[in-house]
Amino acid sequence: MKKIRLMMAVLLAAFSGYAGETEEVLLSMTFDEGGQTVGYPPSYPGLLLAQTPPLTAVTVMDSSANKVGTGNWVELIDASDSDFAKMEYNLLDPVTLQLQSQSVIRWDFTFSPLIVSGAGAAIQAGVAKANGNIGSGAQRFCSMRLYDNGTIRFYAGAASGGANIYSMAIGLGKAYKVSMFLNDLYESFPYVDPNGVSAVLPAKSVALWIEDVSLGANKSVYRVGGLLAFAGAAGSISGGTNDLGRIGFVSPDVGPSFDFAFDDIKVSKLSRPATPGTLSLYLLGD
Ligand SMILES: [Ca+2]
Ligand SMILES: [Ca+2]
Repeated sequence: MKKIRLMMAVLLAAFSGYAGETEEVLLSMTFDEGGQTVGYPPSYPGLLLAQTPPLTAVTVMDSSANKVGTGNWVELIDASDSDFAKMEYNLLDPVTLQLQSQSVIRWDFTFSPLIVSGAGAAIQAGVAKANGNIGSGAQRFCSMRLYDNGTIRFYAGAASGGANIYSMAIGLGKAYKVSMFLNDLYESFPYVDPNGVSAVLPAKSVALWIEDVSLGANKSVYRVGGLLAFAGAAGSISGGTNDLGRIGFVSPDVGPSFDFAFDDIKVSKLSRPATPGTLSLYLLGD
């Protein structure tokens, strides 16, 4: 008699609840790191600068006049009608210092307008591919435009630098903390917003936050809080994935004058946590 043995076993089916994305810091510039010298441009392997002092300059400043963070900060000025200044960072592998690009990132920075003059062009605080040109509307995925006249706009969309989807006034000498979340995937991505609340980035989209900030005594704080702009439509980031490789700031090669303070520039890679669950099925027979 033939004996048949069938044994089925579900050995493990363990699932845990969603615990939020994980963050890996790819870039952190407080301008207090080693290698930064007050009165000189900042230093970092992935940094690309353009400046021609004194009309255009990117300069590490000491803590005595820091309105936007702690310790040193950086001042970007552009008083030229024909030249520009830029401070852009390629994202690098922390070990090999080779270029790296990501599909989902969070970009944080603080800024403050130090002069407010006439209406005109704007500094682009934008995101592009590695070695892309943030000054080119066709190459950046989105940007916050920092105008010299006390306003900002947020542009997102695929064509020519996108469409203006948000505008607000900014105050002279006041400080703002910005968080941009970018999703270059063809699928939505859950993330935890700056208030600690679960949120979702649709496929190919960007979310912009300007948070409450508390910078201590004698420092101006502008209270906004909450989600200011959200580009939920597909196409905010152009085709392909893994294309987020550069962030930075660039002023225009026209006038009028700009003078902005920046500090605490940070880029983090966002990843879904590994799913700690497996399902195994065994069939044994003879
Ligand atoms: Ca600092
Ligand atoms: Ca200029």
